[in-house]
Amino acid sequence: MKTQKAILLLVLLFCVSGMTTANAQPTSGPGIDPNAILLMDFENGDVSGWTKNTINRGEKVSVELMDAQKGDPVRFGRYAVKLNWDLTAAQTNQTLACLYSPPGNAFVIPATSGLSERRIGMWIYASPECEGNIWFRLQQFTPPGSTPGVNAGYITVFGNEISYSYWTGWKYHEFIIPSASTNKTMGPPSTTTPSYGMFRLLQAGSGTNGKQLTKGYFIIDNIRVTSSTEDTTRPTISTLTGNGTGLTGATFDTGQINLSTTYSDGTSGINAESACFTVNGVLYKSGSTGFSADSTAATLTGLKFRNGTHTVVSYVEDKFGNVQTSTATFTVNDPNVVATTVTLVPDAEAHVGNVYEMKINTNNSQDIKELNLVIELNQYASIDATNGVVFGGSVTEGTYNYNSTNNQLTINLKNDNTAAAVETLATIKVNISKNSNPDDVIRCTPVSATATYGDNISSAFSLFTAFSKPVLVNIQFYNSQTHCWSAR
Ligand SMILES: [Ca+2]
Ligand SMILES: [Ca+2]
Repeated sequence: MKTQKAILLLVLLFCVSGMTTANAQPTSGPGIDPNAILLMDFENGDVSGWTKNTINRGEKVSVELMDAQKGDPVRFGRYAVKLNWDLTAAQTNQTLACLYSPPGNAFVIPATSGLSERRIGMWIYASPECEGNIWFRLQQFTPPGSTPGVNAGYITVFGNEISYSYWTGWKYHEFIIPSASTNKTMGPPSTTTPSYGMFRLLQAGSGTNGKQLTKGYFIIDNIRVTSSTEDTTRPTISTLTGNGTGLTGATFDTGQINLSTTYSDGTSGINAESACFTVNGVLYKSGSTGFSADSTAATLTGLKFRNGTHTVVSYVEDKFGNVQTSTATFTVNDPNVVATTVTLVPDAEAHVGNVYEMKINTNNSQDIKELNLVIELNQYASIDATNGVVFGGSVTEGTYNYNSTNNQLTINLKNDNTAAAVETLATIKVNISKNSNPDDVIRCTPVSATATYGDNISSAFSLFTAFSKPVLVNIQFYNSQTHCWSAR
């Protein structure tokens, strides 16, 4: 169950980062405050000027740059900031504090008059350990860049603080600026002290009432100040179906399943470009074969699923960037399906000084996308570096390597499963040493074998059982009656 959750989280992360690295958050449109000011998006790729501090009760803090190009979770553009908190060595039954601030000149929230309410909004990704353990508060300083305890006025106790309850994945959260302070010029402090910082992550009554002395992080992107209501509501995914049937828990007697999902958003509207599916962890989005989407629905056709259990995630964003997902697990049990097999078929006999062939055959090359094989031979065998493995006509990418130290042959191939069916995906050409004796044997042992099938499921399988072949010597005999030479 834990593994499934972790896989799902990875799938979602992949989907989110895959969809958003090229995107920016919209700055206008329905449900988007036209007067919003973007304070920080981290796109300068530099968090070296951030300061951090603690109340010195054993807390540990650090600040990191997140980079989408390295696979890190980032909501918009390439970069975001990560605030790490670590309470594992902290005191119990205390108020613990982890504090962080951007440089004092990072931004200015200008004073305004006549606005009854202003908010600071930001995209927050909370690690699972934040839930139940961290109280997320904000502070702003006036004038911006002033020094706490010296010349700074500070504004604290923002409305809508996050107190111990969290969500999974990215969410846009708004902190309401206290009404008495909406007309003040605000910004970060010059530095973070044990008492003051823009971000204040607290744990009150540490280690009591279920609160854990653990460690986790928040990732923050696109910090904005707004003065009217934004679209903070996630879209709704109404249906997720296969061949018109609700997908969750369904059992299909065919592997040919067309996926469909419908969705809507009442405020800013659906961003049709964001819609995507993941099928057993593989992303299908705009541009993928068989995928199409508009502002109300997305479909994915042409997939063939093998018998077994499969997981599909439908993902969509509204035009503000709020994310919704729907996950379904279903079963395919087609009684007519013949299981796809991959086997190693060796020549019947091995002869000294000859090439001994072993074929990698399949009963259904149209269900094979990838093979990764490792086979161990022994000292009487060798594999030529250039022509030692010959690949079948439907193989689009085939590589191999023979390690003469451990006598292991590694074969990796990618097969076009839409091409005409073939029986042989690869032929291994083993050279038998000319120095072999009649008592020698060629030994062949399976090490590992995994296949990726037409539905993108990868699994290990048994390619063959270990075998030995005696090395035969070719001796020519002269038949004096027929005047012919023959081999025995
Ligand atoms: Ca960013
Ligand atoms: Ca919405």
